[in-house]
Amino acid sequence: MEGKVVEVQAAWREGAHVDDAQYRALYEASVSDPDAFWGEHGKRIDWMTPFTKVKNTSFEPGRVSIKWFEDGKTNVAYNCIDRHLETRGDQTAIIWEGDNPDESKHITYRELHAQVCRMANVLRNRGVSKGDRVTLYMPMIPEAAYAMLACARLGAIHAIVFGGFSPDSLASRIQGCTSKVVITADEGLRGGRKVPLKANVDAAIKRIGTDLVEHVIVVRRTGGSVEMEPGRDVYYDEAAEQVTDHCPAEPVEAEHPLFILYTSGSTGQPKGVVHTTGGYLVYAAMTHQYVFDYREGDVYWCTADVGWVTGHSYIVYGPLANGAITLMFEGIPTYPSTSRFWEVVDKHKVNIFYTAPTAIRSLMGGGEGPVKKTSRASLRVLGSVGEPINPEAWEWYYNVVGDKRCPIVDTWWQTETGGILISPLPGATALKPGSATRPFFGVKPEMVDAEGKVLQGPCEGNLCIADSWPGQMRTVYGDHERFEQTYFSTYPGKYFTGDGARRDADGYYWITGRVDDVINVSGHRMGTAEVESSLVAHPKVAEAAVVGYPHAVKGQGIYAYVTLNDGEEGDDALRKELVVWVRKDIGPIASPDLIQFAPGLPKTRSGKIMRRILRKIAEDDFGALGDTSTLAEPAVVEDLIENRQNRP
Ligand code: 6R9
Repeated sequence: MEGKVVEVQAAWREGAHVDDAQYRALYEASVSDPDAFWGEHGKRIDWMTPFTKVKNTSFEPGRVSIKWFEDGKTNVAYNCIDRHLETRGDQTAIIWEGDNPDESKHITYRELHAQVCRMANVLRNRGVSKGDRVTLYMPMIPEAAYAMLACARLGAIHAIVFGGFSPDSLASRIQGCTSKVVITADEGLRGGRKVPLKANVDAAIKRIGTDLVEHVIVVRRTGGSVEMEPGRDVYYDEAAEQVTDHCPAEPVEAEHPLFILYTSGSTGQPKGVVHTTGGYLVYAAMTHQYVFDYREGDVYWCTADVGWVTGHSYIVYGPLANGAITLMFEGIPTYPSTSRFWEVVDKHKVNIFYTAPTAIRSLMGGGEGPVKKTSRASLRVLGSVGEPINPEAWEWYYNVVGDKRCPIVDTWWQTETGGILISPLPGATALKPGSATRPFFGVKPEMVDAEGKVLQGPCEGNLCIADSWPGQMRTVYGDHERFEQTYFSTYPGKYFTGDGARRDADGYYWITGRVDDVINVSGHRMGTAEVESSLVAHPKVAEAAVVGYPHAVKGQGIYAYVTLNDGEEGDDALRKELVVWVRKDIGPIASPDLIQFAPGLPKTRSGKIMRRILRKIAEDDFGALGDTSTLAEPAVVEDLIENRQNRP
């Protein structure tokens, strides 16, 4: 094999779900006869009405349509809870670890059932039924999972908004899917600091007006005092006292929407990604089992927030569908100390640990000490997600955290894909640091060049997926045309991921990052257009262009070129003001790291901003600007280089 290879250790193979030969055989079967393969694996969940049709999908331009198991009926909450009650009612479903290390609890499947039924009844009493949208703006507490599953139980569609988003971002998402009900908490708690969730909901509703949101359900987390609007707002514990813990799970069609999750793209406002019931759950559960080599009794911990897709598929739905023990963590990696992750691993005897490269890189800075003072002997599999993991971070994760004992599954996927598409399998795949390696069952990656020509063998290009898999998003909420346009028009007949990649001689994939105007900051997706439109809304700003640049901890940082209105002075005070402005408008994850005041932006004669040049200057790599012959005013570039902000 080519390049550095970490071979599968004998211990990884022992008891694993698949070895290399089995992977190859299953993969071959899955792509040669998807109907037979998924017809079989579709039975891993329980169906109230069994399906007779398996795959009915088309990527054809103008007629994109994705349906799996379409004549079956099931219920996601039933599959994640009820069907386990007989065999594992007293087993832990969720281990909750609070922000404060003295706070944790275990919730059994039976307790989960009672809690979810209660929450579902509270929602039902407020008029929520099948197909209604419910917005969740929650901290990482068990009630977030109860609320997701309660919606699923009723056939309602949840739309989670990450707790770090601003009131304005929350407002536009509530409006985007017209939610009449919002579930939140008084305050969140992260790293010892309080997050004013309820106050943010109030501000969002103020912005929307009073005619949309009818009910706000407030979980008491900190007990902090919040304003309660009579008739609209209710404390969850008080509402829950009024209802029973019995609530039937509503059978819904396989293609009934389960959730909407807003995500950033290269243009315009965030899109509401729609995932449905049957195919999504089959895919989330199956990938969770095989990619993490999940075994009966394992304690599994994914450090994501439920506000992101990773939290949906790999904290809640995949693990619970498999009857797993899933750990939910309220806090942050550095509180009360930088040993926290590893202390939690020891405290709860975590076997499988799944986190993001940005967390690894930030902990690497503190050296081995905080890791080595913990045991971590329970760990068996390590996972990575959210952005490319650089080989240095991979080696540290493997050597220092895993003591060279644990395989790293570098899992490549997207909000749109619902579950993991490219990843090693612990007992099967020889690892290469920095490579997501090989496709999961049923996934057909295809590399194309800029003209759309399909590339063979080792190559570098744009990553597409040639055919549908059950976990794929079905549409953009309320805008199917945008769905087709965004994902199926660049390379007609294929799903275009927006990522660039390299495929090596062993058929391994190396994701190189986004090739569109999406940047990845600490594993969080941000559209440059969103940050730009926030900046130009500032009264002193005439024009803005935003690009990503390499950042040692965040992966990418946000670099903003800002042209001010005539007569305005660009100084550090205004830089600060603009950062505060964007944080308030979108949320802290969108804060520009560097702002360069630019008298002009490099444009073509037809007026298009030449982002390629802006990226190079932001990377401090202006020796290689490429073709600048189409620039309208070459002098603009001289000034940009002269005043660049990213100097070593
Ligand atoms: C699950 C999630 C998706 C984008 C994706 C890609 C990047 C995610 C990666 C990775 C390299 C990995 N990405 N995992 N890049 N290696 N293992 O992160 O979803 O928030 O929608 O982001 O993240 O660029 O296109 P999402």
